[in-house]
Amino acid sequence: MSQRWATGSLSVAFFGNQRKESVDWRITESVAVFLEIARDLSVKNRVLLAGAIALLMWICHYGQSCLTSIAMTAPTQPFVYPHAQLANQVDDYHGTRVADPYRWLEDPDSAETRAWIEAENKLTFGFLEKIPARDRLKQRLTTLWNYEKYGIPFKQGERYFYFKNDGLQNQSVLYTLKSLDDEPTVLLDPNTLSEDGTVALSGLAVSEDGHHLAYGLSISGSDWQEWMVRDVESGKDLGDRVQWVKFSGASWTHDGKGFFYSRYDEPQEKTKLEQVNYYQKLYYHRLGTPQSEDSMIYERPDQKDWGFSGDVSEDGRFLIISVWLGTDPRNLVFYKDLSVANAPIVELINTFEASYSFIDNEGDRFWFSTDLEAPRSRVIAIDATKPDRAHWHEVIPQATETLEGVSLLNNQFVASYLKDAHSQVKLFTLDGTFVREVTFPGLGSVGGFGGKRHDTETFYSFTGFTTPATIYRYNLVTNESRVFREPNVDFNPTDYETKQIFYHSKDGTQIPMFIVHKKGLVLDGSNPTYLYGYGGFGVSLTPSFSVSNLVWLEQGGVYAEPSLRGGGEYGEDWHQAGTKLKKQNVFDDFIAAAEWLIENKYTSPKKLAIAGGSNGGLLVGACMTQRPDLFGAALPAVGVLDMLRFHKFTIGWAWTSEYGTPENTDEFKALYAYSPLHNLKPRTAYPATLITTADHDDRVVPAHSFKFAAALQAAHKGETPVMIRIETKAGHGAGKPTAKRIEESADVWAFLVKVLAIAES
Ligand code: X97
Repeated sequence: MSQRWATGSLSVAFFGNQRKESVDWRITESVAVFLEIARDLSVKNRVLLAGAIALLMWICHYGQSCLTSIAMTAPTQPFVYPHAQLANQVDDYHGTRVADPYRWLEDPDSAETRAWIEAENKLTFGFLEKIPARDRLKQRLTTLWNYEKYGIPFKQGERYFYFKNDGLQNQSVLYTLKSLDDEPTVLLDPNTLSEDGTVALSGLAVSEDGHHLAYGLSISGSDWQEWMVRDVESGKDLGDRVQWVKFSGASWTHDGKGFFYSRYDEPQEKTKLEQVNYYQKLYYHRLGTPQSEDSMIYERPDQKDWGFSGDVSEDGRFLIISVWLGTDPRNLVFYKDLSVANAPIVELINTFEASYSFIDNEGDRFWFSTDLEAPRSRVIAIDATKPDRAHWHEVIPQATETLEGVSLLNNQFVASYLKDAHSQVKLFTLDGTFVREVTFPGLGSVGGFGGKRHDTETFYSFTGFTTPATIYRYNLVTNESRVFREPNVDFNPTDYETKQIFYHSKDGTQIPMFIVHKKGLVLDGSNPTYLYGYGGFGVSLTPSFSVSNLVWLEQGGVYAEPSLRGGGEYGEDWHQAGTKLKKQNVFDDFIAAAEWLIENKYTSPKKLAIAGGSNGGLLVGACMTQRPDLFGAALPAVGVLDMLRFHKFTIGWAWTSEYGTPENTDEFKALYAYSPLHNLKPRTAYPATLITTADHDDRVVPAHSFKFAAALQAAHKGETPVMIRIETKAGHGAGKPTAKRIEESADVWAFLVKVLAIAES
């Protein structure tokens, strides 16, 4: 009860239909303030107070005023937060009535919401602009960011392709070249597509012969994509246009005549950023024809939540269709023989029991990596002519490490593992015999190892917290790695140290945590510390370089990143241990990380900031409401914060395999117990908070952040700022232009310099 909202007999006076035993009833913030006061009053005075409140509520409701503004102007509150009207919305969940006073903020286009956004941004930017460190931080970020960044090259037909960013370009440029010693030519420069860098490349596929590039563009950070086709030799676009693509790549047929892709029905223009996405369909687009003539390859009108991802096998013979059910890692696998006219779609794996990721095939023998009976994954072979499970064959058994991805190069499996959240790569022959391990220059994260089955060379990137991504060219025959491109960033990595410690969470589970800081750090509890987490969807947090984080380290800050349950670091069991009714484990792991950092004198609550984005925004929101005393600052970015309504917008329903659904009684109870929006307590001193979101975020609609901000501002009693920064022409994060990234990072660090009272050097 202590973490709960005030309840009690008075609530009956306001809501006559409420049953007393329904102690879970939570009422709007301001009323609860009065309820706390009422506890100390006599019965008679309680009745009088109840009457006064009822009258006030009536005035507020009809007079377009509200109790919130009264709370706002309390003398302890130095910031006057924008007025946010309290609406009468109440919903019934399995007998529990839940108020949703800020429901109106779910409509991003209403005049009221627009006025509120403007007022919030005015307050936030007014506050940020006055922080002296902000300009200096922005300058330092700009200086450090300005280095050449290369993507991992890949080969298709007779050509190589790679991305490069000169340093501060808003979007990286795609280059092509015939030999790696040639001068590269620009194939696609997204910077030419908009003044402010808000048109981003969000997907690409080069045809088998390397002659055509299919590419997807996203505007202002939205998940919606429009695909086009460019002639690689001339650099000119063909007229093709494919719209309403989302959560899809493209895969060419080997005749180069077209590609497979997945799309949704055209949404309504006005609600395209909020409307739910169901009934994805798999299509084939034929070059030179209008999209209206594309062939529909597969749809399931009886399964609104099935999605389809079509990939052509390397030999060109099969279309492999992976059927996905939201973010549930389990999938189905169908295939179609493209070498036979009008071949049927064959259901190879037709129960959602495990994950199956197609690696390659040799004739009818298909290789998959799977977590079937192997939570850390393994490689199996299935003969498509004998598809019964009895004939499945294990090729690479599960290891102690977690298998993350497998490719086939030099006719060998290149298997990429995670060992305590850092990369390990091993080679195996086709019969699963171990060949060797590929060595790297330290503990870090590796990406790449792409290419064709008979390629003898490939490229990979290696990065660590203080190692900017270096690109290597790797010879699979000689086992030789050579630096292909090494970035030159204006800092000295030897000034810093990275360690990985292991701590115990609330239930005793051992959790690893990376800690990075300047050498010579004094453990006196005074160091500003940025504790970053994610903890969900089987996503692993592994070491990687970030200019933004480097600027934090330069200020004397500590960077801490635990591998929370819910992630994929230790396989599917680790993921599942942080889902649905066990989601609280993730928050417990994060809170235990904070406690460990405090106990071990890295920092103290006043100097400790917690940060996370998306599912990590939920993590921050839940932890700050559960332990407001433990943190000096909280930075929930693009977070899922209303756990009772997340499934009602865009692709939110896809997360029910992770969070559960409020439509199920037990899962509702679990969600309601931690939902950040529903667990704010009135008159509580919350950590200084900077909520960040963006107007085109159609992955996690900004309504989550809006409602949480309004409720937090009403509940907060302390003198610290609790603010929201709403970016315009931006989305969930992917494709965000460099200029916006730098500004956001400068604002976040400036906020922390101010609220954690970091001394200016
Ligand atoms: C998503 O919400 C992605 C939504 C669309 N989507 C799926 N399954 C994916 C996909 O529902 O793109 C998928 C991709 C990566 C990781 C997990 C699922 C898919 C799978 C196979 C083939 C095609 C598509 N995601 C989560 C997110 O953004 C986390 C990872 C992707 N969240 C925002 C979760 C809560 C906040």
